[in-house]
Amino acid sequence: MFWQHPPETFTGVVEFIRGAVFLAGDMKRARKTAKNKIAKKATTAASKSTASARRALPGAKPIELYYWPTPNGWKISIMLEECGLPYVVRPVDISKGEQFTAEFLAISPNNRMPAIVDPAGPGGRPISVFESGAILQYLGRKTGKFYPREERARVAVEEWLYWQVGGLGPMAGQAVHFRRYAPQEIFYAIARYTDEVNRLYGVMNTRLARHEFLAGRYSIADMAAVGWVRLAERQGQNLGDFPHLKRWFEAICARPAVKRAFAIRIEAASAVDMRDPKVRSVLFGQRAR
Ligand SMILES: N[C@@H](CCC(=O)N[C@@H](CS)C(=O)NCC(=O)O)C(=O)O
Repeated sequence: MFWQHPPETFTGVVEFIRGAVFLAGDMKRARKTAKNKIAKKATTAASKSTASARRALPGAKPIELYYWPTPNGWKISIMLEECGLPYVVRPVDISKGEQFTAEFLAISPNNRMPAIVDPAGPGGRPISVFESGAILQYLGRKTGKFYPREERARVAVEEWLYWQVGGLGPMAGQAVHFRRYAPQEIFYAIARYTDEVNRLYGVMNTRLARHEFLAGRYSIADMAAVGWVRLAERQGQNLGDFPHLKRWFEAICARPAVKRAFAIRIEAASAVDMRDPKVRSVLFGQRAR
């Protein structure tokens, strides 16, 4: 496995994204250059920093994971760990605005992480993928793991995956925002999102009363949801009120791959102070650029 636990090999595989300055008129060329650079970087990283990767998977170039330790980032580190795919972590410090660099926008035009670059994409050529759900599906198709081919099983996985990316994630995100980060305490907003997340936890709890995992067997749908449930308290939820969800959560957290994914440490992320006006001006009040 490329990513080792305990994570002392971590510094050997992390490369920070360096922001690049591009003129607006050069954007198309910049995107192309950035894509080539990204593919080249992956190759370089593979040959330079990965004695352990070569030991684990001879000849494999690592997937680049553009990452910050949040529930959306964890989805992909969990999947990469579960599949045993070689990967390097490229931290995207969203508190400093690295999600807006031209290099990153070339692979993730929504200025959100996670994103990946797979040097060995379709046809053996590099491919970049943004949006956590699309990345999970891509990796599931690539490896044949945790994303069944059989149509009924696949539909179930997609139902719960889309339920997470379109429902649980955005609602839980808003609940956390209004409960912890909003400059004023807006009771209506707090109640609206906390209640909605509570309803969604109830939906999972009911489902998990009769199914071991969200789509029956452990799948990318569970990987998508678990990181959000990990932050239940911040969303105003008590897992003790949802015994089946709690059982599911504990079972997933006990998986060695999930433990390794959660153990990835990004020092800069631990130091972020959400009350810092500079951080707030980067993360909040974003408008079209
Ligand atoms: N729909 C996206 C959401 C990703 C997302 O919201 N990422 C957040 C961190 S959890 C981010 O990059 N935020 C940067 C910002 O707000 O500027 C996905 O599922 O990948």
